[in-house]
Order: sequence, then C-alpha cells, then structure tokens
Amino acid sequence: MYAWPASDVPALPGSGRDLRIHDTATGGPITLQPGPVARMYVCGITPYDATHLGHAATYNAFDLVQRVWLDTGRQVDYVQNVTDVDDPLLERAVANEEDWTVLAERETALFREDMTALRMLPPRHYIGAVEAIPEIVPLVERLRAAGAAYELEGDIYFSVAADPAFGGVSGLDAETMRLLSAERGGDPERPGKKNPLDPMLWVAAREGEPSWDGGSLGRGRPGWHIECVAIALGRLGMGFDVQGGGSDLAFPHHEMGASHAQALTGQWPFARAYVHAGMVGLDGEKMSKSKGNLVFVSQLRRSGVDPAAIRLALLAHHYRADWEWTDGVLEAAVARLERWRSAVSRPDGPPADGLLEEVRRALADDLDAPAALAAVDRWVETQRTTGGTDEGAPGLVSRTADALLGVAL
Ligand code: 5CA
Ligand code: ZN
Repeated sequence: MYAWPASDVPALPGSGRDLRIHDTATGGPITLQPGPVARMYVCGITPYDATHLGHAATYNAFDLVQRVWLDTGRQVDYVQNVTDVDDPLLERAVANEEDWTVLAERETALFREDMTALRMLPPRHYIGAVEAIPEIVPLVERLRAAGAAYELEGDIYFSVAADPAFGGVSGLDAETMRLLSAERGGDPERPGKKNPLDPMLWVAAREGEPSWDGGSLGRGRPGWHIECVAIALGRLGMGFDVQGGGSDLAFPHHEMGASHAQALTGQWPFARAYVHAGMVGLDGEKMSKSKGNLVFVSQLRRSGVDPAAIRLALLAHHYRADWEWTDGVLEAAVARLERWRSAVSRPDGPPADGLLEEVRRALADDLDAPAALAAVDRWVETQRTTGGTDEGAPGLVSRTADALLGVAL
C-alpha cells in the first residue's frame, strides 16, 4: 500500500542524543543503540472506523521516536501495517451493510489524511494484511512443520509451548493472560486447544466471509498476530529496535508475535524494546471503537481546529500515561499554539541554542514531550516579557518545534 506524504523535517544545528526508553519486557529504561539504520515496527489501525485521539496519541509517540533518531543522523526503517481483514472489520461491514473492502479503503484513506494533517512522518513500508497473505502462509506452514502449530476443526493454532521465552514480553501471570486473551480477540474457552491461550494463525474459510488460498492450510484468512510477524520479519528481520503500539497490545498481541517469531527462527529477541503508549480515555473509559466513546481527528479538523493544536494537545501528555481527553485539553493547546506563533513571528528574540538542547534532552529521556513543551514555553515567556536581540532565535525555535515535535508554527 502507499502511505502518506512526508512533511519536511528542517535541519537543526549539532546532533541529538541516543534514545533511552521504557521497555515493557524488562520493565525499565534501556538506551537504544541502533545502527546507521534504526528499525521500528508499529502496529497500524484496523480500519473499521475513523482515527480517534487515542490512535493519534499512540502514533504521536512513535513519530517522536522516528524524529529523535533522525536527529541523531540515522535513517529510519519504519514499518506499519493495516489490519484490513479481521473479525471487527467484517462485523462492522455487515452492520453497515457495506462491502468490507469499501469500508477498509475509506477508513484507511481517512487515516492517511489525519496522519498527514498531524505531520506524522510516514512509514517506509505501509503494508496491508491482505497483501501480506502470500508472506503469511509459508510462515504458518513452517510453524506447522516444526510442530509449533496444530489444527483444530480446520483452524490452525499456534502452540505457546513452542516458545521457551513465552510470557517474557508482558510478564503477566497465567490468570491475567487468560482474562486478557478473552477480552482481546482470543478464544480461551474453545474446547480442544492444547493451551487455552494458543492463538489462531490461520482461520479456516467461513460461510459469508472472505477467504484466500492458503496452500496446504486450505482456504482461509490470517490470524492477527502472525500478520504483524510476517510483515515485520520480511522487512526488518529479527532483533529490530522497537516494536510499538498502545498498552492494550502488550498482551496478547506483542507477546504472541514475539513467540511466533522466536519459534520460527530459533532466535531471540524479536524486538530489542517493546514500547507501549498509555490509553486515552473519554468520560472515564478507554476510548475505543467498540465502546463508541470517540473523538475523531477528522471531526476536529472539520470543525476548524488547527492540526498543530491537536498535536500540541497530544504532546502535553507523557506517552506512557493514561489520560482523559477533555475540551479543556484542547483549549489549553489552542492557547499555547497562539502564544508560540506570536513569539516566533517577531524578527528577533532571546537566544535559543539552550532551548534546542533542552528539547533534545527531554525527548531522549523516554520521550518526555511535556518537558519539551515546558522548555519552549519558557523561551516564549522570556520573549513575551523581555524579548531579545538574537536574530536567528525565532527561526531556530520554529525549526526545533517542527523537526523534533512535528508542530508547524
Ligand atoms: N490493527 C491492530 C494492531 S496490529 C490494532 O490494534 N488496531 S486498532 O485500530 O485497534 O489500534 C491502533 C493503535 O491504536 C494500536 O496501537 C492501539 O494500541 C492504539 N489505541 C487504540 N485505542 C487507543 C486508546 N484509547 N488510547 C491510545 N491508543 C489506542
Ligand atoms: Zn500488530
């Protein structure tokens, strides 16, 4: 699939710092030391509804990762998927009485528009589950041949027992895993499974649902976790730098993905860091398509909100925090954007080299965007109260906000 256009990333003087980031698997911070090409996989949307603020917050976090790496002079090989065939998408298409491909294409197109408006840098590879089926089938066949998968009434399951490191990503106990598996697309109650947690690799063709030729697997469609594994392994290989998504993906999705890949290759780890963004809520509940308590990026844009203000509203929260979207969050961001724009519209101002270093330091320290915003706020306040005579300063502040925070002033 094609992704979306990249906004310019202005050049900055000097060079940024290596990123220290919280890794779910080790439960603590690790300093990433990628090679000249940093490798990241971020789980993409299931396109059955428009992009809400929760999605945008998660993609904002990984956009910062990409920007911090670019600032160190690295290239970034960034891969993102689109789960363009899965149960929730097919169910919504039935409810809407529309073709599932029409639904998926429409919502993916809207996602691209939202990401472009928010100045999220695009992935280098943007890959749909459907287009990845020829890559997925041989992986499932290999897992089966290796004894890591088994058949149950035509469906093919992964055996979590095949990965000695299973559990190492989320670190959860068996009971919690079972609960989360039931909540998040698994089927722990299905009789006949070797382990209730075993996830599906290949879903046998069902009446009224789309299916594809799966070679020795028979007709069917891919399971969710193997989709991301195939897309990641085919482009990044094992041991890539960051596997990213919201915290609701730590288990089962990223746990199972890591186990699929480790069982397939005999290597460990799948990713060096598992990075998870907090959940954004509305009215006391996680914002989710199934609960319907959503604020959409496209809705805000249509009502005239500047995308840069939406971006500032996201950046005002640490990516690992769970937080609530409120009208006040947006109002504060709109006011901040106005103050920043007014401060950089003057021809000179207080020196900004120190500010650039502060923003770099904040982001390199587990993507501390609120600290980065506070640093810009301080420069803006000095500009407002005392001003300065440095002619290059407002321009440097603008370039810093754009290159490192994705905020166009
Ligand atoms: N297609 C799969 C990943 S392979 C999927 O989870 N799609 S999704 O559309 O449900 O979510 C897309 C991304 O947004 C995921 O990383 C998910 O963790 C994140 N996300 C979903 N809801 C929220 C929320 N309320 N707050 C923050 N992030 C969220
Ligand atoms: Zn995924």
